[in-house]
Amino acid sequence: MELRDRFEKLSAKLYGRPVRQCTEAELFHTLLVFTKELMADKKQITGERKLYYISAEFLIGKLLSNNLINLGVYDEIEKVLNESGKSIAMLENLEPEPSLGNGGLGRLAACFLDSIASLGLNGCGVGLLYHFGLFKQIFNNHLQNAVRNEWITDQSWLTKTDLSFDVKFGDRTVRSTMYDIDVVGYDNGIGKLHLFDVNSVDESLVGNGIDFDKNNIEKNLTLFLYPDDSDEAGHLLRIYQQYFMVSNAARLIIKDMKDAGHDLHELHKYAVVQINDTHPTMVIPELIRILTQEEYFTMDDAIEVVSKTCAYTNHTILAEALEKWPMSYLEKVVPVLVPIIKELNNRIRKNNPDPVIQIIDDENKVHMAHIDIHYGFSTNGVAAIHTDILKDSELSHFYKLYPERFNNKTNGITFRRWLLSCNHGLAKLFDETIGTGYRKDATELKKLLDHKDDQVFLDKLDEVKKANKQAFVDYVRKTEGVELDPNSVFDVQVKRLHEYKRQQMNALYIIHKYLEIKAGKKPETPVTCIFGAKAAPAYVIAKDIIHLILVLQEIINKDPEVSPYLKVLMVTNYNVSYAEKIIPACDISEQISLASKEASGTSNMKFMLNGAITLGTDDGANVEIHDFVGDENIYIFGAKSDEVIEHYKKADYVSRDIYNKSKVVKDAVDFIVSDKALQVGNKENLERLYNDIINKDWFMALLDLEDYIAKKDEILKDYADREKWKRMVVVNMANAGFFSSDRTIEEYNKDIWKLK
Ligand code: KOT
Repeated sequence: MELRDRFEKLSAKLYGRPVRQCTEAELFHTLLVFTKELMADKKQITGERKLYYISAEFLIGKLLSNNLINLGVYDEIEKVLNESGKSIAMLENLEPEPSLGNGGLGRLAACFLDSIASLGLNGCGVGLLYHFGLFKQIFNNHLQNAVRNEWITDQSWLTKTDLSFDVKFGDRTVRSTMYDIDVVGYDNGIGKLHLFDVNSVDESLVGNGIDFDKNNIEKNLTLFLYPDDSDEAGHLLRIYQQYFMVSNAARLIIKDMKDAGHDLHELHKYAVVQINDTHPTMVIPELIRILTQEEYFTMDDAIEVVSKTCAYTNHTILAEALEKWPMSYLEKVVPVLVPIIKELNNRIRKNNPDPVIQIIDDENKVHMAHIDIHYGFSTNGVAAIHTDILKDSELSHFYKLYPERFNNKTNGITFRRWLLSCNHGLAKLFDETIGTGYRKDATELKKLLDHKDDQVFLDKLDEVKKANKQAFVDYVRKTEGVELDPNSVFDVQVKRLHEYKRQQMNALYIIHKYLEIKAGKKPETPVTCIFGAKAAPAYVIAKDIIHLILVLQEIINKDPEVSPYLKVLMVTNYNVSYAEKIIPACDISEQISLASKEASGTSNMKFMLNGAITLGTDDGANVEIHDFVGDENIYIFGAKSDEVIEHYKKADYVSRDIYNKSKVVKDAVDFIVSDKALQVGNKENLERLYNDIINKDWFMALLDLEDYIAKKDEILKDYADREKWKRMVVVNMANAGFFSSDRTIEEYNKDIWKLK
């Protein structure tokens, strides 16, 4: 039967009406059921050896369009809907975005699931089913407010399974249930994302905001992703969550192995566990515990087989993100793991007493990453420079012990979502220009270089960008009530809010521009500075930076003297769906982290693929993008990572010196507490930020500010040279192929997982 007839038949069955007479809600449901039926026709990916990718976050985004694309029926369905005056985009508006992640780490896990299934590899994701996930952001009085984010409805992609386990904590036992989300491979079979929920969960524990009783573990365990951990109860809850996740994962692995008839002594032959940052680290002692206590393994045998099964990915060198749990917390939450962790520690200490490599330190804190490195067979960083920093400084003592365990896997993104799904215009132009081979082999994008001087192609490229900018302008008018100029340069910084990512430096540039315009220096090309970022609710300065940006938005956009040249927008509740709208519309990709601090970054790759030019520091994957496109096609500024690392070592960075020496810097910083700013914003927030910048500036925004201003002025000036710009865009898109997550996953598989 033709697809159209099947679809009509289904709408008749479900609603007794032809497609053209269905409401949008009815059609959405019909399409959901229809897509699930097509998915059921696909084969499940299997294999002798299986990967378990355990992660506290899977930022998967909406699934409808993506699943249709990966099933190869998007265009056909779109045609059927169009003929009835409907569109997939329209129906997709009705789909809630799963709220299962925070930023790059979670989105990477989602891209990896897509690539694993698309390459036909036998792997699954294992995580938690957060009912409210990461909070939903709203703005009131130029301040971020966090409210609960409901995303689970009865019309969702979740399937309840009958798999259920008891999880025993020190002070209570809870029961879990596993829910599955199917992951459709592109032109391939189906993989799985397994999400565990606690049966006793109680959503009514949460009121309007995101506050709840942190001690009621039975009811709160799977309510939120990364609940506010600014106090002890918050820390304990995170440990409860982590153990719940890995205990279920370990049970699942053991069950799979037994069902397949494998000898657990050969666990490492049939299973490989990828530990996504340290949140799932307790899977190591938990597997050892199960093998010794329930499967009669000797401790030696259990440690050996588990160590040969587990691999660890590090995603950050920020000290505050490296998890160290006080032993007393573990004694309370997971007393069964404590003797195992002590045994693991003793074995290291006996051989090598060097304090920097111990699992348990002198303060009786447990260093989770150290468990992973000592008792896993692989440790990888996520971009070349990041892995080098791990080897040379952050983890150098471990690298000396186990050089063969360290490896780099530069991150990647799935081109299905970040090109085919979010930028139909560009994908179509690529199809016409170089054929469709790039859809399976992203390196074929290189062929675009043959069209670098092809005027017809370059003009079409420009048309695509214009249309995407217009679509974004229309969306923002509707949702934010802000009017943007589609003819201005769209300069975009979208990512978690963190001082090391330096949104505050971007804000200082905006102030500088504003002051220039006020003084009569009008820029050649108008620019729109777009931000999207959530700040962790307990991260005070991050929320102050949001406040500053919203205050600037108010002052600048309402000033008729300035707004024709400069506008500011901080979008509300930035998430994957918003990213899919912003990225195709972007001209300048802001990747301005303090060198050495951004492990990789992945939006830099998405922007490059969608025809934006990078303005960035020599950090994370920017370094590799720079290598690919060459000096002429990227704008790099600021201190290098060696210099930054030196400053930290010598503790010789004094932001106030820079502030005192440079008038440009001083004027911009002073504006934060000027009468103008204080008329709109709050004294408390603005003064705190001002004081932090001149007295501390831990991530050295002032160090790079002048260089940043100069580079940004240069890139804005170059934008006016349209022909030069278009050629830069082509070079960037043509070189994006390396950053496909298919390449990344092939490398993980070749070097670490060895599936198939
Ligand atoms: C958060 C908490 C603890 C440990 C690590 C994190 C973390 C790291 N969250 N996101 N990251 C980012 O991971 C991305 C994927 O590898 C990187 O591209 C990015 O640079 C990290 O900041």
